[in-house]
Amino acid sequence: MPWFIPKRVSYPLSDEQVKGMLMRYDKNRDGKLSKQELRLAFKEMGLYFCRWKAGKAIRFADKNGDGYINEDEMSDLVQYCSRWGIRIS
Ligand SMILES: [Ca+2]
Ligand SMILES: [Ca+2]
Repeated sequence: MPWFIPKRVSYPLSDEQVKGMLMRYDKNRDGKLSKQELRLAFKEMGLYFCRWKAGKAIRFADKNGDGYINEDEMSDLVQYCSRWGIRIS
Protein backbone atom coordinates (compact mmCIF):
# COMPACT_ATOMS: atom_id res chain seq x y z
CA MET A 1 0.00 0.00 0.00
CA PRO A 2 1.42 3.42 -0.95
CA TRP A 3 2.64 5.43 2.01
CA PHE A 4 0.38 8.41 1.30
CA ILE A 5 -2.87 6.48 1.79
CA PRO A 6 -3.96 6.66 5.41
CA LYS A 7 -4.55 3.25 6.94
CA ARG A 8 -8.17 3.85 7.86
CA VAL A 9 -9.32 5.24 4.53
CA SER A 10 -12.12 3.28 2.91
CA TYR A 11 -12.18 2.62 -0.78
CA PRO A 12 -14.17 0.43 -3.15
CA LEU A 13 -12.91 -3.11 -3.36
CA SER A 14 -12.01 -4.83 -6.58
CA ASP A 15 -14.05 -7.87 -7.58
CA GLU A 16 -11.17 -10.15 -6.62
CA GLN A 17 -10.93 -8.59 -3.18
CA VAL A 18 -14.67 -8.93 -2.57
CA LYS A 19 -14.50 -12.54 -3.69
CA GLY A 20 -11.61 -13.20 -1.34
CA MET A 21 -13.48 -11.64 1.54
CA LEU A 22 -16.63 -13.61 0.82
CA MET A 23 -14.78 -16.92 0.60
CA ARG A 24 -13.32 -16.32 4.05
CA TYR A 25 -16.86 -16.88 5.31
CA ASP A 26 -17.02 -20.38 3.85
CA LYS A 27 -16.99 -21.74 7.38
CA ASN A 28 -17.50 -25.41 6.58
CA ARG A 29 -14.93 -25.29 3.77
CA ASP A 30 -17.10 -26.95 1.17
CA GLY A 31 -16.09 -24.35 -1.42
CA LYS A 32 -19.59 -22.92 -1.56
CA LEU A 33 -21.35 -20.15 0.31
CA SER A 34 -24.65 -21.02 1.94
CA LYS A 35 -27.24 -18.40 2.72
CA GLN A 36 -26.18 -18.50 6.38
CA GLU A 37 -22.52 -17.98 5.49
CA LEU A 38 -23.35 -15.15 3.13
CA ARG A 39 -25.54 -13.52 5.72
CA LEU A 40 -22.71 -13.55 8.23
CA ALA A 41 -20.35 -12.12 5.61
CA PHE A 42 -22.73 -9.25 4.86
CA LYS A 43 -23.26 -8.61 8.53
CA GLU A 44 -19.54 -8.35 9.22
CA MET A 45 -19.12 -6.09 6.18
CA GLY A 46 -21.53 -3.71 7.85
CA LEU A 47 -24.44 -4.09 5.46
CA TYR A 48 -27.95 -3.47 6.70
CA PHE A 49 -30.78 -5.93 6.06
CA CYS A 50 -28.21 -8.69 5.66
CA ARG A 51 -30.69 -11.55 5.91
CA TRP A 52 -32.84 -10.05 3.16
CA LYS A 53 -29.82 -9.18 1.04
CA ALA A 54 -28.30 -12.63 1.40
CA GLY A 55 -31.55 -14.16 0.16
CA LYS A 56 -31.75 -11.76 -2.77
CA ALA A 57 -28.10 -12.23 -3.71
CA ILE A 58 -28.38 -16.01 -3.68
CA ARG A 59 -31.53 -15.97 -5.81
CA PHE A 60 -29.71 -13.74 -8.28
CA ALA A 61 -26.43 -15.63 -8.48
CA ASP A 62 -27.49 -19.24 -7.87
CA LYS A 63 -27.64 -20.38 -11.47
CA ASN A 64 -27.89 -24.12 -10.83
CA GLY A 65 -30.51 -23.68 -8.12
CA ASP A 66 -28.85 -25.70 -5.37
CA GLY A 67 -29.14 -22.86 -2.86
CA TYR A 68 -25.39 -22.36 -2.62
CA ILE A 69 -22.93 -20.07 -4.36
CA ASN A 70 -20.07 -22.06 -5.86
CA GLU A 71 -16.88 -20.86 -7.50
CA ASP A 72 -18.55 -20.41 -10.89
CA GLU A 73 -21.44 -18.43 -9.48
CA MET A 74 -19.22 -16.25 -7.33
CA SER A 75 -18.54 -13.67 -10.03
CA ASP A 76 -22.26 -12.99 -10.42
CA LEU A 77 -22.56 -12.71 -6.67
CA VAL A 78 -19.68 -10.25 -6.49
CA GLN A 79 -21.21 -8.20 -9.28
CA TYR A 80 -24.52 -8.16 -7.46
CA CYS A 81 -22.95 -7.21 -4.13
CA SER A 82 -20.90 -4.40 -5.59
CA ARG A 83 -24.04 -2.33 -6.07
CA TRP A 84 -24.29 -2.08 -2.30
CA GLY A 85 -20.88 -0.48 -2.17
CA ILE A 86 -18.99 -3.02 -0.10
CA ARG A 87 -15.97 -1.28 1.34
CA ILE A 88 -13.34 -1.99 3.88
CA SER A 89 -12.63 0.65 6.45
CA1 LIG B 1 -19.83 -23.34 2.89
CA1 LIG C 1 -25.46 -22.81 -6.95
